[in-house]
Amino acid sequence: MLKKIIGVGVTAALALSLAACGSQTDGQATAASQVNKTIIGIDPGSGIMALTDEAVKDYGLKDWNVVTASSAAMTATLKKSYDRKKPIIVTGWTPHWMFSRYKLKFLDDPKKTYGTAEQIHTITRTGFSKEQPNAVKVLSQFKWTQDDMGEVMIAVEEGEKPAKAAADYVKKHKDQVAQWTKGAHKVKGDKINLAYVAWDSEIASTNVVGKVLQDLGYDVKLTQVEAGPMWTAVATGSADASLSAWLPNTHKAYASKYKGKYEDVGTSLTGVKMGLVVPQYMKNVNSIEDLKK
Ligand code: PBE
Repeated sequence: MLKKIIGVGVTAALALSLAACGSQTDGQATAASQVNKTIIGIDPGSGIMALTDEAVKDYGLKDWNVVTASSAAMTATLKKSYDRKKPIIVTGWTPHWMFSRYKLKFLDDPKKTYGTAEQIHTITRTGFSKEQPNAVKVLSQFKWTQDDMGEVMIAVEEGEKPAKAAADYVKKHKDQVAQWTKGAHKVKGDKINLAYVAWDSEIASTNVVGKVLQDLGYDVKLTQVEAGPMWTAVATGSADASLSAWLPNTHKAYASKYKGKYEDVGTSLTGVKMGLVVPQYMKNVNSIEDLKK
């Protein structure tokens, strides 16, 4: 490409390069310069941040800056840019309400840094299945779809309190709740402590399962922590269970660190996805590889 341009003389080369820039619908610049080589991330302990650091290496994104924030700060920044049609790159995942609220796209990940098949798993401390098989029955039978989770997530995003959104869901989906609780009996105030991280997806699942267990008579405590402490809590036994384990890729570092110190009792959601996400109006970028331009 460069050689060809040299061959056609300065004026023509200029015209050519201007034409090339002009063909990028949203401005003259590359995606890299439009976003100032910045990716808006979330909480530092999340798997997606570790994977984004790997992506920066795998794709040779030298000088790029991955901003540490929180799930809520990331969506606030996304909203600000989206409302003004400004370029932005965020770390994103499905299920998430942002895909129904905004027109977004995942950047292709040809090197598969963000993994392929991923699921949300339910983990418990070791020994919990023996002590409380009734609770673990419910935890392992809890399975839903991205649309189901979306119902709760969107209600929360629209301002509903998570506990209320979860209670509404449980009321509306009696058949599903009957499947989750099949073979489980009522208890009288048995204690269960569920650790979760303040990711929109996990706020939804943890509140729903918490409500189902409460209706069975459990004394349920929901403990919000960061990702690292969530895994530590389950591994050391200070929490009984968590619905926030993304495996096999997202939380691979935690899973291997605590191997043998937790039990994987089931998969609640399959086909989840993670990666770098941009608004669809950013026409000049479709793959993480395009960020090198
Ligand atoms: N997430 C949502 C988490 C798992 C759930 C993708 C932000 C993470 O990256 O660890």
